[in-house]
Amino acid sequence: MRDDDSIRDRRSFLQAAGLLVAAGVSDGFLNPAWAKTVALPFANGERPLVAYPQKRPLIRQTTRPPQLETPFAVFKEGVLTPNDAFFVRYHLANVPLDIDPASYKLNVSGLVERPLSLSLSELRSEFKETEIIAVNQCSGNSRGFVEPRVGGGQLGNGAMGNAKWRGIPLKLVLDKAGVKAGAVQVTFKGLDAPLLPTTPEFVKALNIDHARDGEVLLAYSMNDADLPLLNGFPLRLVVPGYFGTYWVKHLTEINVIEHEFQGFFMGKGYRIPDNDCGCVEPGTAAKATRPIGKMVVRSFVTSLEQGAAIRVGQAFPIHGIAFDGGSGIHAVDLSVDDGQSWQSAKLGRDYGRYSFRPWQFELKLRSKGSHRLLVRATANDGQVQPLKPTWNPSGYRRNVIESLDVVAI
Ligand SMILES: Nc1nc2c(c(=O)[nH]1)N[C@H]1C(S)=C(S)[C@@H](COP(=O)(O)O)O[C@H]1N2
Ligand SMILES: [Mo]
Repeated sequence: MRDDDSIRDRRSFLQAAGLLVAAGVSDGFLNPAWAKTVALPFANGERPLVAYPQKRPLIRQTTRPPQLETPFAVFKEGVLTPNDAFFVRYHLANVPLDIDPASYKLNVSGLVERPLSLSLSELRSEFKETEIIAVNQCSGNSRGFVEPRVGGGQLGNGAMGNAKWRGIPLKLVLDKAGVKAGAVQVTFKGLDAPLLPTTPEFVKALNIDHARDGEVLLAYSMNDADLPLLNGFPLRLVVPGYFGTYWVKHLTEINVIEHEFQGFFMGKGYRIPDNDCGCVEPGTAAKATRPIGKMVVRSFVTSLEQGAAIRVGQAFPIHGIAFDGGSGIHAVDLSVDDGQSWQSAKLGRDYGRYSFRPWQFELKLRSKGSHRLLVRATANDGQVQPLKPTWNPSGYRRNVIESLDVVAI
């Protein structure tokens, strides 16, 4: 990192951190009576819209820790989600506010020949950087729609975003450290620490082969800017195709281990039923579970809101996005007869197999009145969105075919 970069980083970071403190993030963000609210379309869906530092007003899910959801209308602005609109998810109440990028260190230890302690400038200058466009989606995105309802953040569809991430392949750093024979997993820890000693730390793990696949990134840049404070400044893990839970923010400790890591957020949390659908009969528990992994295929209309009115008999252009866990999007189809027949949408530019894939469709409704529009994506690996939602106790991986009611006038 050049000096002027680090000065700029430090200044913008301190400003953001100061604003977070001023805003009362550490003792409960106030919710003045004049604050705008939005209603997510399920019971008890009312949420305030609150602007945090470096963020435009976002849907506030929780205060401590801050959890902010992207208003869905943002996804029609473009295929990349702007940094100031990108969702925010934390597990531990104290967001790290005293990060000094000049003294920040990424430590690599455990089963390696040469433990490393890298500054940000060493990381940037000693390794070859690379870039990838990839979707970061929370495992619990859309949980608020799950029926029967389950505990956890009652999210709409905005706990996802697509960004251009730039950084250093994790593989290069692991190679420099020299992974020893017998390595099984690599663990990742950020600077956020629990308030109470009984609260588990947020530590995630990847299998050694995954960690060395060349695609997992140590990212310092998002959409050509420094990572926003709340999205992991100054460094985060980017795990293309995998749910956001692995994308550890404020990454500071990498540990190579010779066993399968069983810390709370791998051994207990973020697990799904260990079967093909990752699902069970509603209301039941799974006999066996496994850590959640790759994202499943989804698609959304972004250009229309529920209840939108369009002219009968005329072709009306509609737009949307689709994505999966990295096989790429093969097709997007729409139906206006409850899934009896489907028509193909036209896929837009391909920004890479981990990105949102834009699509467009000319919708023509032949009779006046209300119509239900269904949108279904098929991935290159053959996965298709299900017509009926699957269920699991944590409300993870929702990917049912979305529907939108439109009125032909
Ligand atoms: N340090 C740290 N990293 C973290 C988390 C966290 O609580 N602490 N939450 C994870 C989860 S569950 C998600 S969905 C993503 C969200 O990334 P974002 O906040 O940048 O949108 O961050 C991941 N990385
Ligand atoms: Mo998440």
